[in-house]
Amino acid sequence: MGAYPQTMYFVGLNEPVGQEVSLKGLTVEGTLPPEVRGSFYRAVPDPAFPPKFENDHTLSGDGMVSRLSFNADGTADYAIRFVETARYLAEQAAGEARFGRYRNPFTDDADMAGVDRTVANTTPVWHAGRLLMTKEDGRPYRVDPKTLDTLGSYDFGGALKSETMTAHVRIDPATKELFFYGYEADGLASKTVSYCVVGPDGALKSEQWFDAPYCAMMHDFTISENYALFPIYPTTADLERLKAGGEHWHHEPELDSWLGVMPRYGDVSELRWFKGPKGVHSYHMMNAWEDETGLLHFDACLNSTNAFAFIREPSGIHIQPWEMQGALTRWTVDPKADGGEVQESVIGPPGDFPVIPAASQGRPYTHGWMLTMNPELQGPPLAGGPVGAMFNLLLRLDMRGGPPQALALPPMAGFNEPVHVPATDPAHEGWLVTIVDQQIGDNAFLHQAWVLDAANIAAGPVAKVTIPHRLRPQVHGWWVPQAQLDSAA
Ligand code: V55
Ligand code: FE
Repeated sequence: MGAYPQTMYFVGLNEPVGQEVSLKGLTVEGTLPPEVRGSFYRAVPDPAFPPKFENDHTLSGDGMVSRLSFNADGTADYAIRFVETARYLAEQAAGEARFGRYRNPFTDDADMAGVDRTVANTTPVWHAGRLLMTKEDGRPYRVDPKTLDTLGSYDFGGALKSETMTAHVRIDPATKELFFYGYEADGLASKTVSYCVVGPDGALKSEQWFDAPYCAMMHDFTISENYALFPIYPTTADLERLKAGGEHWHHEPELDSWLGVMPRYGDVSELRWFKGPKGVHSYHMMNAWEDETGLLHFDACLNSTNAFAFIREPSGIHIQPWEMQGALTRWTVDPKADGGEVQESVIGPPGDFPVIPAASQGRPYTHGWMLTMNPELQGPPLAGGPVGAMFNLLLRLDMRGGPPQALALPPMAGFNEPVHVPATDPAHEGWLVTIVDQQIGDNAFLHQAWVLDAANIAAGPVAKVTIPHRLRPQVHGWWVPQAQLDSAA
């Protein structure tokens, strides 16, 4: 068995850990707000075996599901386990990697043909009492929220036809419906997109398919009170390239971006396409909402190109990370118009991992949080994650135009994406929980969960839990209040 490549995707904070642990009764320092009772689930890619190809990267890592629970007695428990996907089990049986390049089954061992190769490594999604570990290239795996046991691939009780489900879903705060889509819904590099609505009881109520303008990496989408919005950015797949053993994605700077808009309970024939600028890309959207005049606003962490070097480089885009331009960017359209162009305005800083309260989903909103790089940092950032550097500044943005609030980390420290925990009093903005990684020596790290007052992040954590185990960077997380865990049990 070979060793892990000594590239940035496998060293330092990104070094594979591969251990399943369960740690109980961890000390919570400070004052834990009573509302922070429940579990913070995280998706963590961690390759169980050295990859078949040296140039492999973070997004191929086997999904681990992690749970940090805040207990009634004021302590915390931490656990992490592999999601036992068909791929994980096949590789465990062989004692080595059997699957090849990221999203290219033509590079797998021949006898793995037909084995589900998704890795469930992107977002833990909680809906209707079920916890799903998602990855945009396949169907999710359901896991037990308490034991983290893998319960198997999940297809909504046999109802789902799409071969894929996104890792970025949206839940309407009023109806509790789950909205999602899947791209490459009927096969590799296809333009077919599925659009699904799931009732508050977890039953798949509707699945429709439409064609995107081209096969794009559709990582996230949004809903508003009345519309579903599908952004298309020109990071594209090509079947011939895959057959030749190439990369799944190339970024194409000369191609247009698009925003597809349809009534969210409408028919896909009502989809209208609005053209955006060429060559831009966004992984995550903060929100979408309708104003009193009926205009539709779509707020995304937009970049001038794809943020991942392992996508840019094979595309022939050779720029340094700091040459990338980005901003929280609003695209405004008239959803009643028959297409046209988006109206673009800059509404915030560069960065990613936007967070809003679940209650603001799809509605006019007053504030949100996101991560960015501190331009005033006096020292190196923490190396890690798929981009190579961890974000080190947490921002609270006032969407009505007030000044932002910030919480900065020292050099060699980074934030993972926070989750928002609502407060009981609607006048209180609630709490954020986030894992903070700090490098404290040669290949030595301090990992802590910080609990922050969402309205006053600049004050620093009100409570902290040190996790005495090596952690890798998470992709996304999800907060599940204890009452929901109890009623699902
Ligand atoms: C992303 C993450 C993925 C993926 C595609 O962060 C895009 C963006 C963790 O897996 O497969
Ligand atoms: Fe994401």
